[in-house]
Amino acid sequence: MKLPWQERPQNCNDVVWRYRENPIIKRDAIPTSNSVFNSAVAPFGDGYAGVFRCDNKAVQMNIFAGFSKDGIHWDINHKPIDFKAGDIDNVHGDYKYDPRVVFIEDRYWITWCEGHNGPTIGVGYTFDFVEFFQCENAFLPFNRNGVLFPKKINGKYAMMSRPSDNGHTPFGDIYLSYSPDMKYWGEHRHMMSPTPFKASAWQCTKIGAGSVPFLTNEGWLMFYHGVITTCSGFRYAMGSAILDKEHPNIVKYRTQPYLLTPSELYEQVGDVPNVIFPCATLQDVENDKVAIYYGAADTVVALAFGYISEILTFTKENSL
Ligand code: BMA
Repeated sequence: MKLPWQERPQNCNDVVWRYRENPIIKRDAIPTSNSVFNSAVAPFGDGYAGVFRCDNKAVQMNIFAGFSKDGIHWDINHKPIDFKAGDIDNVHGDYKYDPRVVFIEDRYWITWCEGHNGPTIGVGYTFDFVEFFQCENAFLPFNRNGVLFPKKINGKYAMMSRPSDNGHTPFGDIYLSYSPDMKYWGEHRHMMSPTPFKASAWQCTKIGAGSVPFLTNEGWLMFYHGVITTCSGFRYAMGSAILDKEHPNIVKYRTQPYLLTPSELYEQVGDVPNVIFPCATLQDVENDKVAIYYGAADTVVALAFGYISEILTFTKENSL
């Protein structure tokens, strides 16, 4: 298994840089798709598997499994995931979008935004990316951006989420919740708020957890999105946060400047202009490399890279 990777371009001083051939997944990647974006990937077998948000040409939102040998070229199933009832009763929602994927103990868990009289956090699992099982929703509506930690913390599953409203939420903090069984969630703890305009305006309207956190020698490293309200609407950029290893609701450091903001055409132009929405990473901690997957302009999937140690240093030295 080889991590997708390109070295930093010579004329670039940024801590995170883009894949030159972006976007890696185009809007018409499958015959029925209007757009493919905000999608998640994970190591699987001798390559990678993923769960992709594909809105169809009726603009119905659903999630699809896909496979790749190199993490860059993806074969996405033409049919959406057909969830069976899990070991707990399942609930069928009106739509599914913005999936995250994480391997915990014996299976891959998937979380996404599930339509249940408004958006909330859907939960499911698979062992093989062929058969999928859906469980109870984690929270009441309205909520978005449910992101699990890759291992239990103090004996419990841990999930970040962002309570919201039924529309294009103009607010939002990240919370952390715990569960003994992936069904009942509690011990809700506040984690991170949007920033005061003066301190860091790119993340002053709302924020949401992005990629599944991974452990470093400084704590959990996570990429998140932050939003500013401009005169032409929301603009979504990406930052990083370092969370305490034992109590990840404690945010040790968090970037004041963004790491990526919409500045390439495929990020600035699309169904929703000016959106960078990170949903996953692949990392090779030993070799200090991370590949970050993000949705661009609610239309395509793009990839960026960085050295983990540089991102940690940058996050610490440029923290709020
Ligand atoms: C959020 C979600 C995301 C989307 C973003 C920008 O509320 O709907 O799926 O990428 O808005 O449109």
